[in-house]
Amino acid sequence: MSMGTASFAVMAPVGDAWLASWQLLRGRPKAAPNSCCLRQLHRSPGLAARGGGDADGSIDVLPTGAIEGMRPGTSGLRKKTRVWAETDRFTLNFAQALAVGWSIPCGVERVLVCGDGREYSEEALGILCSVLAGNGVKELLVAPGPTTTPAASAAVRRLRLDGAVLMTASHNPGGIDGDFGIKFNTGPDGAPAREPLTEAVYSASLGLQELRVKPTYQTRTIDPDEQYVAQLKQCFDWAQLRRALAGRRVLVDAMHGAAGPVAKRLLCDELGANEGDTLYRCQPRPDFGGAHPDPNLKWATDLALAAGLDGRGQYVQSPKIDLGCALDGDGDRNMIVGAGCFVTPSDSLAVLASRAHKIKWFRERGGLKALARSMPTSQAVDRVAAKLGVPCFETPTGWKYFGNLMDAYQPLLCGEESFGTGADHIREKDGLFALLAWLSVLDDGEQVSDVLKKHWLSFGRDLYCRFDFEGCDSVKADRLFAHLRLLSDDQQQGESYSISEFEYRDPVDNSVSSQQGFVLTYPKSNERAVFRLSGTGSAGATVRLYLERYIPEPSPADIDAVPSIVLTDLAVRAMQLADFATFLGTTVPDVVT
Ligand code: G16
Repeated sequence: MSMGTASFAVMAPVGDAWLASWQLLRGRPKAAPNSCCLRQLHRSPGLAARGGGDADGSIDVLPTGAIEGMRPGTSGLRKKTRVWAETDRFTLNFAQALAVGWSIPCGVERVLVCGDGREYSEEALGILCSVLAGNGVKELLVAPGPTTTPAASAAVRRLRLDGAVLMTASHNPGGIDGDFGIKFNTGPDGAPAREPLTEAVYSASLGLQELRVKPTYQTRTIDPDEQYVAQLKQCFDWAQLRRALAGRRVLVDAMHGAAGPVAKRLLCDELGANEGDTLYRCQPRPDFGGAHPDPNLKWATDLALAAGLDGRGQYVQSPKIDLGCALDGDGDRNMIVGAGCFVTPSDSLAVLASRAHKIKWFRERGGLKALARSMPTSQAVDRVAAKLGVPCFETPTGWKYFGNLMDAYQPLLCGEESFGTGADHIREKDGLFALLAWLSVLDDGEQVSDVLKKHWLSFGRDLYCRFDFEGCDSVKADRLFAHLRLLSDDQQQGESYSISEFEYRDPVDNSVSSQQGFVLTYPKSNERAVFRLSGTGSAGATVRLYLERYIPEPSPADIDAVPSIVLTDLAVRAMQLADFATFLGTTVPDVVT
C-alpha cells in the first residue's frame, strides 16, 4: 500500500509498475515490470487498445467479454486471491462493471480507494484507479496505509465524498492462497452498497464489452484515520475513557489487520494507555502473519487465553487481563472478553443497549431511539428494547440493512451475531467503537463478568452459540435448504415446532428481501435454531446453524453454563430435522463460536 503523502502526485502511488505495463502495451516499452496488471493484460488474447479512446486520447478503450461469478455476496465480491490476480482480466472487468453499475459517468466524482492492506492490494489499487479514472472519476483519494472499513466510512461521510471502493475480504484469511475482495460504499452516507446497486454491478459484469482505462491519473492522499478519530471523539467522553483505561488491564488484538495503527493512535497516543501492555499483533501484514483474522474463540486464541479461556470459552487459567478486544482484518468486527469470560456478540449488544445512557453519543442525543439486530442474532437485545420502550428491528444478515434505520431513528445502536457492533455515527460496524463503548459502560472496579451476571439476572439469559459447517459442496447445501423449504411448506398443525423462511420488508423504503434463512422455533422450551448459508465465503458453501434458548430466570448453574455445551441437545434436534447427516454427510461442525 502506498506511503505517499503528497497531494495530487502524478500517478497513483503504486503507479510505476502499472505505468510501465501500460507503456509496454501502448508500444512505449520501458523496463519490463513484474506487475499483475501486466500479467492480466498480456494473458488476454487480442486485448489491445482499439485506438481512439476519448477525445483527448488519454483513455484507452479495450475490448473485453463477460466473466462469470461476479455477483457480490453479503459484503462485496470475495474470491481466492489467485482468481483476482491470475484470471485473465478478472480485476479489470470487475472494476469496469463497478464503474458501469454504479453509473460513475453520472456524478460519482470523488472516490476514496483504500483497503485493509492484504496481499494483492497494490496491484488492485492501480487497476481500480485507472479504470475509475477512465470512467470519469475526477478525484481519486487514496490512504497513506492500510485502512479499516469504519475509517473509510467515516472519511466518506465527513468529507462528503461520492463513495469508497474498499479492497478487503474482511475476516477471511489473506495471502496469495487466501482471499481478496472488493466492496464499495456509497456517498455521502458511507454505507455499504445496497442490493439494487450490487445487482446493477453484477448485471453490468455480464454484459461487459469494453474496458475504459486511463493509464495516467492523479491521486490525492488523505488520512481516513484522522476522520475516524475525530468521529469517535464525538461519540465518547475522552476523560471518562482515560479513567477507565487507567484502572484496567486492557489488551487489543488487531490480528495483524488494518486496525493496529489506529488502535495505537486511539488508545496509546490519545488516551494514554501503555503500548507494550495494550497492543498485540497491531502491525498490519499482507498475509495477517499467516493467521486467520477472524475475531472469535477459535482464531483469537491468545487473547482468549489471556482472559483465562480455552477455545470453547471455558475457564482454564487465571486471567491476565480485565478487558480484551480482538478485531478482524478490516477492523469492523470485534470480540469482547473479560477476566474469565467471553461475551457473545448478542450479549454485548444487549448489555451496551441497557447501559447506553453511559455513552456520550446516546446520552447527549436524547437516549436511544431504536435498536436493531440481524435475524440470527439472539433476542437478548429485544428484551432491553421492551424495557426501554423503543422499537427493535430484526433485519436480514448484512450491515447494509441497518442503513435506512440509522437514517430514520437517531441515535440507533445495532449489532450482529457475527461479531458486529455499531451505531449511526458511521454506516459500518465498528470494532474499536465496541471496545470504547465497553470501557464507557463499566463502572469503576466493575468486571465484565459482573456486568453479564447482573444483566442476565435482570433480563434473563439467552444461551446462544453458532455451529459452522465449512467447505460444503454447494449442490448438497442447496438441497439441504430445499428440504427446509419443503418442511416449512408442509408442516402439520400440532407439531411441537414451527419452521419458516425469513423475509424482510424494509420499514423505510418498503423493499423486500426474501430467502434470508430458516427459523425453527420450539415455543414451549423458548428455543430457536436458525439455518443460513454464509454469504462471505470464496469457495464452496458454509452452512451456519445458530442456536438459542431463553431462560427467563436463570439459576446459578444457568449463569455459569457454557452455551456450546448446554445447547448440544438443541443442535442435535435441529440437525436431525434438517437431516444434516444425509445432505451434508456430517453433524460435526468445523467451528463453534
Ligand atoms: C459481513 C457483513 C456482516 C454480516 C456478515 C455475515 O461481515 O458485513 O454484516 O453479518 O458478513 O457473514 P456470513 O454471510 O458469512 O454469515 P464482514 O465482517 O465479513 O464484512
